[in-house]
Amino acid sequence: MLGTAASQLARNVDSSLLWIVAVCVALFVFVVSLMIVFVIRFRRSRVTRTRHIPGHLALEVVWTVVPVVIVMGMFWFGYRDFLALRTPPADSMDVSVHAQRWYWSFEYPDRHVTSPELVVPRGRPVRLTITSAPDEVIHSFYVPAFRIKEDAVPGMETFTWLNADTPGEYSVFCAEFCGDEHSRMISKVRVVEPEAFERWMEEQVRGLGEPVAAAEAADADDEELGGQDGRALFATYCKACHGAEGRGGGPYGARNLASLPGWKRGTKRSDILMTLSEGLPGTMMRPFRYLPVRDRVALMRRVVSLAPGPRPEPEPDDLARLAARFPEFDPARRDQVRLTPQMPIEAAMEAVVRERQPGVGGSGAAP
Ligand code: HEC
Ligand SMILES: [Cu+2]
Repeated sequence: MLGTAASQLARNVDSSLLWIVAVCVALFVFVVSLMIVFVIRFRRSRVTRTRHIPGHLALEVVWTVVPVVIVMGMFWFGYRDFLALRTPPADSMDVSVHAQRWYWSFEYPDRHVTSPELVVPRGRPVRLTITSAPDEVIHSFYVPAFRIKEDAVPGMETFTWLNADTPGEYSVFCAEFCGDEHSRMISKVRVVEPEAFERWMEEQVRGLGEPVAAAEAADADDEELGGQDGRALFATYCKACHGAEGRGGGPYGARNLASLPGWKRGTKRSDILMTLSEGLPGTMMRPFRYLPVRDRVALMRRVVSLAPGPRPEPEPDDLARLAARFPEFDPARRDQVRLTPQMPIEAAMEAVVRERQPGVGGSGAAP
């Protein structure tokens, strides 16, 4: 009746709600019946004068005590579930939920894995820390199947938690109107058996360690350069503004990435990594720094594949600037970053260097 409930807490919330509805229905029936009885019994053709009643102690006690008990009952169920909702068990698994216009991403901090959908093992409590960049707008993380909804407030950390007990796929919505693509800010919670979760996690971790394929690097302008990952990531994170094929035309005047003249930061591979890591200040191009280095490299490749053609080479300075600003690109400092690189850093740096335009030599002047 209330839609799938995939956790005990969700079922508790439902029973509180049903209980409150039941009380309301009972009261409604009681009041309306009395009303009908009184209308008939005390109609004017039968009764013209009523008795003077100065008070009735017993009756007054009853209609004070009974409603108090009922209302306190409602309060008790609500309070019990509210407390539970605000108290993630100490042994919860941590996942960070990032809200951005207009998608969700889920980071497993102790594994340095980021995923566009939330995968959780059945029967294990998961604490969700919800964040949104300081210059974002307010979003709201809403998963009906778990009866949880929590705002993602720019510059603030909020939280909620869930303990899924029914395997399946459940929708995640944004419940705060947040602009053009709000209605498409949808993701999934996938509840799987613990062994399947471990397998999924291992796959993610293995994927993160994969070096960038040398073959790809050699053929830097190949249409396939973006690869499966690059394409999928682009569709998830960039399509809303830049269009599926990067031709622009979306909201906020996002650039046609297939045309090289006039870029604000620049079209070198290192420029694109910089743009992906810190955004373009003053525009709606957001930072994607919480994405693993590997994903940022895959996205950079996808961008490069959109506009085949000569590109200036990254210079050693550019790479040093990138590494100075984002330690995850610096082999020597990578242990200091909370956002530990998910791809061996040497491989990431090497990829940038190796991906120089074959045949375009020399200094690589800025476009
Ligand atoms: C919320 C909308 C939005 C999203 C999502 C978005 N962009 Fe942008 N992007 C912009 C805007 C706006 C600009 C700046 C205007 C312009 O194109 O010069 C921009 C500019 C860029 C530039 C050009 C930088 C330069 O030097 O001028 C690149 C490259 C880029 N985006 C790549 C991406 C990639 C890759 C993604 C996905 C990971 C992405 N964008 C997601 C809106 C967006
Ligand atoms: Cu939103």
